[in-house]
Amino acid sequence: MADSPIRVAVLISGSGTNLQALIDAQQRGELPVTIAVVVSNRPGVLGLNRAQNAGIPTQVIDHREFNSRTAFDKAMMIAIDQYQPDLLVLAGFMRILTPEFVGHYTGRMMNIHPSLLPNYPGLHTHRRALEAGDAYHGVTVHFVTEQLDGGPPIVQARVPVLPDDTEEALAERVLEQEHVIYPLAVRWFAEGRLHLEGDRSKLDGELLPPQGHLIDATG
Ligand code: NHR
Ligand code: GAR
Repeated sequence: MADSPIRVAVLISGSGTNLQALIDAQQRGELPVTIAVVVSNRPGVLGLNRAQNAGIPTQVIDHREFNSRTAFDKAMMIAIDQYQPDLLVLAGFMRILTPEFVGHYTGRMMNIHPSLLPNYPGLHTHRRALEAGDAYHGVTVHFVTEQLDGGPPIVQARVPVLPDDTEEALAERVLEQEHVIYPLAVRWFAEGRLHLEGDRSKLDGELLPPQGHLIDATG
């Protein structure tokens, strides 16, 4: 008998292709989790349809209905905790979270950020990599801490920047790798192999390198 699968809450703001990658991996039997709820801060987004099509409960907590980040985060915590998640997965979630929220889920919340952290925390990462003339770009899964996009990396995938790249083409090349590394990181956590220890990530009892486990997709 396998252990009972861990319960995951996925937070989204938009199209939810990373959510779909997790749903697909779960349905293929490659991800021992129950996706207990999908929470969106934006009503009407495609990610909510993806959840509904997979029979996953959804909650919309519209940040525009709250007077402060603290009030919004409090409402999210109340909604999320009804589902008793073991892990929170930020998948294209676009609201900065308060220290109170982060503290409540320390060591059990991860994010996927479309850059090779510590490069380009924050927004518009593909544009910034192109403008800098970088040869490589990529994506990082990391544990969430109070420091925006500054928590310990878990896994990073590197992709080439091509000569005539546009922001859209580069984003698409990165997104393809996102759909590989996010299910992998969630799987490690679900298998009890991945932990946050202080300010580092540990896999199978070993500290991971500062940039996490590296996957090279540069050919
Ligand atoms: N919260 C904390 N405390 N720490 C992190 O590491 C977080 C976080 C919340 C979200 C995702 C992050 C990303 O991967 C994330 C990591 C939103 C913004 C932002 O500026 C920046 C980084 C990330 C997500 N959001 C604007 C805000 O005022 C709103 C932008 C919008 O709605 O389009 O919150 O990139
Ligand atoms: C992904 O590229 C993700 O890394 C990025 O938004 C996209 C969401 O796609 N996340 C952020 O920029 C967080 N600020 P998805 O909704 O299709 O998964």
